[in-house]
Amino acid sequence: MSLKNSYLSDLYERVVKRNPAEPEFHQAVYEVLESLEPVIEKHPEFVEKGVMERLVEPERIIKFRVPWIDDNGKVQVNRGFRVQFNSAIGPYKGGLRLHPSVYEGIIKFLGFEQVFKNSLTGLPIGGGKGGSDFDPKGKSDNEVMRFCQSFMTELYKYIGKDEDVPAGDIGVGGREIGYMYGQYKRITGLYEGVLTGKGLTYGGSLARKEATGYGLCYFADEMLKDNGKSFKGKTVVISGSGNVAIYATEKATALGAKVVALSDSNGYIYDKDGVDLDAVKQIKEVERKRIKEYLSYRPNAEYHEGCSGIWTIKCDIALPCATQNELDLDSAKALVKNGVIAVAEGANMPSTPDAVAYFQSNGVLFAPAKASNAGGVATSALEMTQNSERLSWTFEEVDEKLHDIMVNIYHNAASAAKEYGMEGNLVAGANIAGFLKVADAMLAQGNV
Ligand code: NDP
Ligand code: 2IT
Repeated sequence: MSLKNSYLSDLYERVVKRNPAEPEFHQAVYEVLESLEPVIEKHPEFVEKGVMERLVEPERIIKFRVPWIDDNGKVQVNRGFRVQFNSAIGPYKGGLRLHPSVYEGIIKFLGFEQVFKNSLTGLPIGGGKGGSDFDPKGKSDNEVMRFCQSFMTELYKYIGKDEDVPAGDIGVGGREIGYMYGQYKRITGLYEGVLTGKGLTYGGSLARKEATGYGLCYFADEMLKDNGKSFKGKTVVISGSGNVAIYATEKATALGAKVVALSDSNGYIYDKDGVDLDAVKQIKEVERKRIKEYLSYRPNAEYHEGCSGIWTIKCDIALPCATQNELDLDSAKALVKNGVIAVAEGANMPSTPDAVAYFQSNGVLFAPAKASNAGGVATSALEMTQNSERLSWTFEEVDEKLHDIMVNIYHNAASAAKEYGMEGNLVAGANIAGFLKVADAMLAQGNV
């Protein structure tokens, strides 16, 4: 890979050298730098003042041991991370991921993406991300609680309602946020909005749980409308069956589409009559079981082992909502061959760079994650606002604000792309629009 602009190309090489063996981070940085080529030509001050160098270097990386005792009384040790990437426009904000694949490079890529995403929301939040290589699968509730308490016993030193506000991501939902919140409160004695995605009885916001999936559909809907299309009557394939996938299914269905497939890391289900979402919620949210169980609710549905086969199902709209690099070039080719008209990313960086290029060069409407999945963090910021004013808004109020935010993000990304001569390229538009606000704030605040 090489960038046309020699300054950016050198900068990228330095990032690779300085962060060895972190391919996901390199991938995320490359995409942003590529989009910013026309921007730094127009604004040489960003180079002169070192904005670009600062942008690719996290302000702080915290890395710590997380010891906890399993149900057999044995000490287990995991590794915890928090990457505080950029605080130019607000306190660090971003989720915590619990998954065995977590290492510093994953958290850095996610933290980097979060900087631009949070800027796009229009709300005052900087970028950060954290997590651990702890695997919640197969752990008892008590084990999860002991892990979360140990994790927070170290993390609490570095976070606060005006400093750094974590939330959920893969493997972290309401249960984990509750355990972490309880431990934070116990150690610090502070009842403050230090985490978002909290339960509704202790400071959570209505519609936060639904926000990422709903927001994804609001964004996709606006993109479709702007191109004379809609969700109505469309067949949709969604990967994953976690928080984002479930609420994307709910909203896509409400908008008149039929969702025919969902997956987890073992395999995918295909239900030609449309997915029974109550069954999925029962399996995933209540019983924490595998998607394969779906067949016991709907015996006429199909189950297939492996995750990538889901992209061979014929559909009009694809919403990858599981994890990074889950949709590669072969999958993109299969989708295009089957006539896909739009792809909107719910997960972070789910499409590989060659898959994105393939969609774009084949006329598929493509919504990049940092724009289309920003509804979760945007609603987290709304939760922070409600916590600060010690009030809670109604579901409708939050949902309406979320809708407006997603529509705005779409139009901001679309117009930034147009302004810089790349009309229709929402990848470039989102990167540019997200960058400009952060870069401007960095310039104004001096060389910090
Ligand atoms: P959940 O933990 O609720 O669900 C994750 C889903 O993705 C599960 O179905 C899981 O399957 C699947 N999955 C995870 N890792 C892999 C893998 N390596 N290969 C295949 N499938 C995998 O997480 P969320 O729904 O919250 O997050 C999904 C994506 O959305 C992530 O990329 C996250 O960063 C992103 N996101 C989440 C936001 C939020 O508010 N929660 C906001 C914005 C983005 P299994 O159970 O088998 O692991
Ligand atoms: O990737 C993401 O934007 C999230 N996991 C949500 C972060 C948040 O702070 O709500």
